[in-house]
Amino acid sequence: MRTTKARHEEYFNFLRSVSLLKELPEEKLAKIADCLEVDYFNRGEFIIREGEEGNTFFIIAKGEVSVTQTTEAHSQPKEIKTLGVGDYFGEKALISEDVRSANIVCNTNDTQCLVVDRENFNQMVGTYEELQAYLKEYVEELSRSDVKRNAL
Ligand code: WNU
Repeated sequence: MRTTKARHEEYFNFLRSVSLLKELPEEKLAKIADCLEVDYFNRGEFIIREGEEGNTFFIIAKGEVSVTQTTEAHSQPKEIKTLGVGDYFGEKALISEDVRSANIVCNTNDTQCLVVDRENFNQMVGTYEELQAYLKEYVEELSRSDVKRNAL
């Protein structure tokens, strides 16, 4: 049997390896590990759909996903990039208080994402100005690249 403590340690150790979170103190990471949910996806499943409302932030613990987006030029969403273990997504809707701005499609079976809800995300990010500034900057950059590729 895998105990609650073992699971907590597993998430904690994984979070410690995520570059975005490397500046956070251990007690903060421990809190995040406490309030995580894990979601499982298979190849082809949509984790996020553009245009939908979203209240969650994801960190990939296993597997790979594609970021795709609808642009003026194509009727089908176009792949922008792929993300793998230790990468994260879903911060933009939370930070810019907007709907989801791209699709996240699962590429591999048995993909595992750690899911942080808005309240815990705000707690995680809000108390660390550097992290907040970093993500805000990044989100603005994403908006600029969306404009460049004529995203809808
Ligand atoms: C992009 N344009 C848009 C990515 C992940 C994290 C960071 C890039 Cl800090 P959301 C859809 C999500 C969005 C982002 C992710 O897709 N995304 C992008 C782009 O060029 N979104 N609009 N590249 S991967 C990525 C930077 O996380 O957040 O909540 O849902 O809008």
